[in-house]
Amino acid sequence: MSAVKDISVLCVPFDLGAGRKGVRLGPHAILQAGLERRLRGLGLQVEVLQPFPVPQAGISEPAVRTEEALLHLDEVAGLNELLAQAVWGILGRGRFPLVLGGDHSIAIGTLAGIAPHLKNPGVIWFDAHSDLNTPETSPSGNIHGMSLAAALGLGHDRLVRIGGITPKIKPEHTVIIGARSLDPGEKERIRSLGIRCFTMHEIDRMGISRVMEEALHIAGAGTDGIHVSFDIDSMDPGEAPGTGTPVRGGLSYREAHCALEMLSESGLVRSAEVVEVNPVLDTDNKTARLAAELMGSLLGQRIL
Ligand code: B3U
Ligand code: MN
Ligand code: MN
Repeated sequence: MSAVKDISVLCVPFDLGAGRKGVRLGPHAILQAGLERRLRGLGLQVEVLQPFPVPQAGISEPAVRTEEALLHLDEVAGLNELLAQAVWGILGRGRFPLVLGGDHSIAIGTLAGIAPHLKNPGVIWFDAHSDLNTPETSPSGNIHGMSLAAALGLGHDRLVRIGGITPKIKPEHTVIIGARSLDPGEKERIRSLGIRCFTMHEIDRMGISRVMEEALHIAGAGTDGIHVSFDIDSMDPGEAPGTGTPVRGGLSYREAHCALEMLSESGLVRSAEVVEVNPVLDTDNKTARLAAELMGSLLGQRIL
């Protein structure tokens, strides 16, 4: 991807948006897996920013589900306000933000930081889930299952308003890839909003390259660039065991690399995040190493 030269890696060791703890250790594990060296080896200029102060459980500990069915709302909202500013600043310096999570609730802040720069961003959301719950439809109260909805302007007011601009993204330029575990309210929302959701069934039938061609068109045509939000649980648990809500039947190793290589070749990607890597549940740092490799493919690594 010729446009990408200068990368700012932003670590967000935060896990209060998820039910299972441990993804706060994800950024460290991904760095430990050699991400920086890998990216420098691609000729990229890389800075690894110090993690900013991340709120830990406090105000609502022990986690209580409020009447609005949101766990750790204060901490998630506070973290995402800070993250939005940090991402906004990176883009303002003409650099590419690569955000290492953390749980998927941090996508709210990433997209809030992108929105003032890219007036009309496209989003490609790799995930076993769709993260389209709102407090009314969430089965768990975990905000990482609500982040795509919040970016689209749906859900709790405090999440929707983060960063000031709402909505951050449009359904017609949003694509979900790898879905295989959707709640009833999410299925309804995908239909009513007209979001293109490539389930694993469709990937099986169409093949990943046709899926990506369509995805690039939806997220890339008529937008100011693409944000890639990569939930590591989009991968098959055989490849990525270190994640809190694994679901069988996910993306294969090559399908994921091929998808990210195609994104890289498009030259349209402006920002990315990789989330839900949980070293506590991992074996031998396998999942973090995969995350580092996948980001390599997204940022220009080629076989030949
Ligand atoms: N859809 C469920 C489960 C879930 C969402 N995201 C993850 N798990 N990682 C929920 O709680 O919203
Ligand atoms: Mn997710
Ligand atoms: Mn997921």
